[in-house]
Amino acid sequence: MRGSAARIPLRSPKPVGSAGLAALARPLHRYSYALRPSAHRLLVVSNRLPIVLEKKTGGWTLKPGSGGLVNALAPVLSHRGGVWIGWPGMPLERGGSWEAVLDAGYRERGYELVPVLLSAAEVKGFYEGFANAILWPLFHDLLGRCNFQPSFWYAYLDVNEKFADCVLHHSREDDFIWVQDYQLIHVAEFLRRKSDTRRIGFFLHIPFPPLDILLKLPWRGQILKAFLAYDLIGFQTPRDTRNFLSCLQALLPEAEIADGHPIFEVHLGARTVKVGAFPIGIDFQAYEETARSAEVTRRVAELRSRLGPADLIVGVDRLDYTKGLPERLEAFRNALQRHAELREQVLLFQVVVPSREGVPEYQALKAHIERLVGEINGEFSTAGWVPVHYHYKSLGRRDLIALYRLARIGFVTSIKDGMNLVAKELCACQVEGRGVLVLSEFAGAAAQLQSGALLVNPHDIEGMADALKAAFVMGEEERRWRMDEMRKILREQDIFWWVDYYLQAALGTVPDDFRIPAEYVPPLEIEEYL
Ligand code: GDG
Repeated sequence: MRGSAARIPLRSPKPVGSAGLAALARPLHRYSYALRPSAHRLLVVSNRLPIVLEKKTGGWTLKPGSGGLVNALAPVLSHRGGVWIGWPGMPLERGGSWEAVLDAGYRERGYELVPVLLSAAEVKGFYEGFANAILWPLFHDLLGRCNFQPSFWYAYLDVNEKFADCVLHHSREDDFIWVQDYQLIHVAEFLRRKSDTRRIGFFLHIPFPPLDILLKLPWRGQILKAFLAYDLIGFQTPRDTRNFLSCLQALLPEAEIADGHPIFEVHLGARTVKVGAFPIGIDFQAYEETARSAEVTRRVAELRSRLGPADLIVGVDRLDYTKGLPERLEAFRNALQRHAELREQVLLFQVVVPSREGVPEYQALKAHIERLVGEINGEFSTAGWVPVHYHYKSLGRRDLIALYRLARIGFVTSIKDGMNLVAKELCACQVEGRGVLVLSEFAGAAAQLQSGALLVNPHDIEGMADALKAAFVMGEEERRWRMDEMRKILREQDIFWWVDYYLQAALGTVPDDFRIPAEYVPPLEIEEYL
């Protein structure tokens, strides 16, 4: 048995927090740009609208969507007014009764919802094809999962042009247009063909790949150039910013790059494009308050009494091959094999949220996960102890928060991840401050959380197993300072900080004392720590 490459950072805790912007107390009032109604009207463009439409027997109903982006931008739009443009997520015809429901939703929320309708063929070629079978795997370095069908490219261009036409139709000259994520990279380029004067920003929620990977994309030149039609390009981490700038340097040497820390400027002909890392945050205060609420406290106690005394290792993920789920299960099995003292003392509580269920690759991943769960439980279960509790469903928000609070170890093993909000939410809900976060080095969150998390390589099964053991035996004092470190950063750099920082960079000036975390680069030396 050997302790392998996984390594607990031993350097002394060093806050990497920001100053200035984050110094004041209460989120919704401490931000200068995000909530200034007199500033430019905000027009958000994302693949999906921030709502879920459902057809019931009595007609259509409208529910708020979920997820970080909706939680971040919805209050900002409600306060300032604005427009959100996106696909409603299902095939719909113009003139249907759903339109009145959407309009009423607008009045209720204080901003306008504008649907972009997509045909079944467009959803197949653009969404399932170019976005999810090309850009998603490629940008996560998973070349072998790409299907470079030429027809997907044309569908992607058509749909991006459709979005651009819709934006043009619903925007005014002085709006700030903020396009979200990889499905819509070409929107600004199409818009500029029709109106060159709009202020347009972009934020990429997923990683940006290194040069060698981007080069595999048959449309690499078009995609790279399409980014340069924006005025500000935001990435999650310094890693993604570096990858993007080195692709530019190699493929478009005529682009001049100036480092105006923390924002870079790219000069190309008459255009200046700002580029920077803007790590997305969570509504820390809301998670923390809910975690402390009487209702969640009751659920924590119920869950504890149902699960018995074993310490909980918690994993929560959308079903996706980027999340490293088989690797996580293999690491847990390895930990039970090599560290027998963990048996009956811990259990892995794994929630997998159904996603892309119609896609054969996802069905195969689900089958693989379920086979591993069966094998581990078959091999190690004893009377009164089942090592893996596997739940293939979505939890209600309060149950999720109770689980986060109860976690003794949070286990995030992404092969690659733009950020990973689960890691952040779990820390926000650790109100007792006794849990340990075991986090993939390749999740964007590693940059901000490097001083508190146990960082692991998701390809190193023994290393992850050893990190679980190290987390299990870690003394309370160390657990507390590590968790405190992470919570301090997450409290400061929350979702409102993110919106504000982005809008300041786009429309104003980022203060001199503003700092974002340094890139996390795994150390070379291998440390035996067990
Ligand atoms: C993309 C990027 C980036 C999960 N299970 C339940 C549930 N969730 C919620 C979590 C969290 C969200 O889903 C998942 O966010 P992630 O960040 O982990 O992952 P992606 O969906 O892949 O998001 C990612 C993100 O965009 C934001 O920029 O961080 O890297 O891939 O908020 O809470 N919510 C509920 N029940 C569940 O069972 N209610």
